[in-house]
Amino acid sequence: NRRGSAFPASHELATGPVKSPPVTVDGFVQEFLSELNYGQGVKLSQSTINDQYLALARTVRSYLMAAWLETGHRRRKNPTKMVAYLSAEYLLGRQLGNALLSTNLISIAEQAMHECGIDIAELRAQEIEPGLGNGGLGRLAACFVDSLATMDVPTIGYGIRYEYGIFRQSFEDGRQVEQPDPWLRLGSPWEFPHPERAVTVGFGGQTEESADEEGRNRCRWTPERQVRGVPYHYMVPGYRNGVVNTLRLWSAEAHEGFDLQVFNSGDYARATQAQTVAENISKVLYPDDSTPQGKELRLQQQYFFVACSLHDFIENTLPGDFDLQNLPKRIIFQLNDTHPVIAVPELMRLLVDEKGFDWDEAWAITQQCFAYTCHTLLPEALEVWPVELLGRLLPRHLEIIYRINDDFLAQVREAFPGDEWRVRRMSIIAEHPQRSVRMAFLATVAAVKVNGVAALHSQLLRDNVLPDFAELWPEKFTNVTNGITPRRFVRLANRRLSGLVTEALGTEEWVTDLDLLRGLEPLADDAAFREQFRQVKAANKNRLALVLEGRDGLVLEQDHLIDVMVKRLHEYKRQSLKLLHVVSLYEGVRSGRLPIERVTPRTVLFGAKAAPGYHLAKETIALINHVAAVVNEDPIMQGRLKVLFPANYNVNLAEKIIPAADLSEQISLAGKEASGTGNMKFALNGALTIGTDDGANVEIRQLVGDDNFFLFGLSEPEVEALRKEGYVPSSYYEQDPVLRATLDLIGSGHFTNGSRHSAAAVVDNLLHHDPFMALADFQAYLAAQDRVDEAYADQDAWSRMAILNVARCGFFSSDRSMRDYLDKIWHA
Ligand code: B1N
Repeated sequence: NRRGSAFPASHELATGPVKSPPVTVDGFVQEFLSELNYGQGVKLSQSTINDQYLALARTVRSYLMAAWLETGHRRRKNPTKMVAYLSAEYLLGRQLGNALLSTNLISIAEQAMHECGIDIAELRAQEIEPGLGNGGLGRLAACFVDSLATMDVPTIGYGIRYEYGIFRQSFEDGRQVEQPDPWLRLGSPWEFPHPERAVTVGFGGQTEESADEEGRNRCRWTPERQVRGVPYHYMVPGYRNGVVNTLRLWSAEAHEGFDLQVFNSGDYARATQAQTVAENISKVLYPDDSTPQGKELRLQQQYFFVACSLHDFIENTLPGDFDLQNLPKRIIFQLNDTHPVIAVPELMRLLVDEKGFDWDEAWAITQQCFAYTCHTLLPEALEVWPVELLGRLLPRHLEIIYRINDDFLAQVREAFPGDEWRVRRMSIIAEHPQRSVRMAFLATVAAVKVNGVAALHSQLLRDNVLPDFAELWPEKFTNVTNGITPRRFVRLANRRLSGLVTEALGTEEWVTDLDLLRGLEPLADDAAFREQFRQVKAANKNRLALVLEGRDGLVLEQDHLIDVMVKRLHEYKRQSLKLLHVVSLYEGVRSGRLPIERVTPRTVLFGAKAAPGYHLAKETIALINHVAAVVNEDPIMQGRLKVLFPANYNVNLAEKIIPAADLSEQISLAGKEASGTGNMKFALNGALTIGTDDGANVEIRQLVGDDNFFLFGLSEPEVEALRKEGYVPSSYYEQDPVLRATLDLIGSGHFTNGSRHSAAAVVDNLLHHDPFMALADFQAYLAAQDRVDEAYADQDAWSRMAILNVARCGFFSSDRSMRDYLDKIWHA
């Protein structure tokens, strides 16, 4: 590759059409037609919607290109400490709208398309979102890189370019069916492959020790097979600031194509076998959320992307003569949960085996280069890798982990002499039920800082998950409460509210300075503003109605209270508790306990995917669909209760649902949801929260005030006390006639065509196990829903509360999260 100053400076950039806004409609039309004719190779009259979408995408991205070049140039000229965000997931959502927003081209593009006789909405609908994540953790990574670009922080996002993202969900007889997500099939105008920057990654094989020139013992790893990692670059535009950062996602390819001799002999399957094995590494996203599966291919994915990323940063991003002694001055690798933690022994291997550093020097460097974010509290969710597996796949890394552990345990023995029980508790290597590597411990030992994702979570992380480590290194532990990007989740998703807010505040600055929303507080008492606010909500409900009709054939009752629970399906999140509420209303009306006039007209909207192997979660989905089918049809409800469950909840649907919601369901068992981020999105879009004292709900409630939040349920200490005392779910069933009638109606087969069996998995689990104490919180939940009904009856009071939620939640901007990481952890 020829690079540098050997080219004429006068020809550095094209001077042709100006590629940065402001732009005219006519200019945009010309660019678009040019992409269509000479890029896509069709005339307008012959073009398909996909042709038009691709041409529009390329037109818009070309306006980001100068800023991308300029950002890279500026960063190379004046190198500072960079942030490398290492994440196995990025749940990006559609790109076109965000690119139009950040370039300020929304209205010009709309007019330009109109002049071409094209409905831009139709083109936007053509885009398949890159679903390269499961849920909150992947979406958080996408919000963070958005904020870092908007704040002009030098960042590289590193991850995996899965060929298939999170599965597409459909329902057959109410049961979840998974289909692959071939998101690249219609073209991928947002990515830039760089095969010339490919990296080689090894797996398997042996290690051996030998003396180097100076007679020191050096270890050599001879991998058994090699894979090529090809980077694909994605633009991460800042909001109207001329900054475009890079997201670098790795795709796995065969190291040496296929075997031509074997192919010529006619054995095609064997000839391409090695290729298939290599490509499988980035083939598909593992669809488990919160609970890892411990599959070999997943460890391969983790090592693959981390090895590519470290190599890329050290060999291709740092200048050629860089002294790696200074590495911590130039980089911080932020570990998004334990998925990339194998980067720790990989950096040690690079420094010691390949660069010739002494172990202690290398460890001193490594210890300053990583920081670790934990996203969970569930003990079963902490990743461990069997030593047998890790040693087979990455023999050198296992040796390095053993040595890190030996040195670390020596440190523990020194700090706590004679406390062998503690040494065993803290060992990176677990002995039972099988010898395995505890990745969270490895991360904690290596990291400069360890953080949880909400105040309560960080506290519980210190007290319950890593107490020995917090005792040894109290200053290592910190909190950074999660946030969400206001660009996508307010400005783009809720154009109407954004317009109202901008008009009210007299400025659009709130988009990058969300604390300015405070200025709305006095308007909560302004009747005219409240009326406008309600009109926004009504219009958003109307838009959602059109989406659900077109996408799912569902009818949304626009005059209902829209009560939403959208998130991955998990027992701890307690979709079953929400379902019990629905059935209790229906049962109440059927049995005459509840007069129909007392039922607030309400639509309960669910959205949730279940991990394909999570049996109980899939049974819960089926049961929700069965209840919906019966309740929606039964004339006894007089249309006052409806349950809708559109399939395949994703970022795009979230952008339509959240602005239309009145009530946000955040009802996890206290102490189980690390943070939640949907909770923040709803509050910022003017929905009220019914929720437990869990995750970031705690901070939302503190900020909006008790009067503007429907709190219910056991607190985390109460949960612990109840568990100690011995939790007996059936005792709630026996003592509460409403709960009994509700569970009995489900158990009777009323919703499952008379089949008791079909409802049994969910009902029996609640009655006899109920590990997340849904029955214990049932009564309190229903009482809180009564308070919701009462509040909703006074529309003016409700609007006031909703406006105060918007005004007081500026804290939950991911810009603030990034400032916290910068101040507390990165010092970049
Ligand atoms: O991370 C989010 C939090 O807001 C949620 O509370 C938390 O549940 C979520 C293994 C995970 N924790 N752990 C995961 C995802 C995929 C996987 O394979 C674990 N996701 C969370 C953002 O902090």
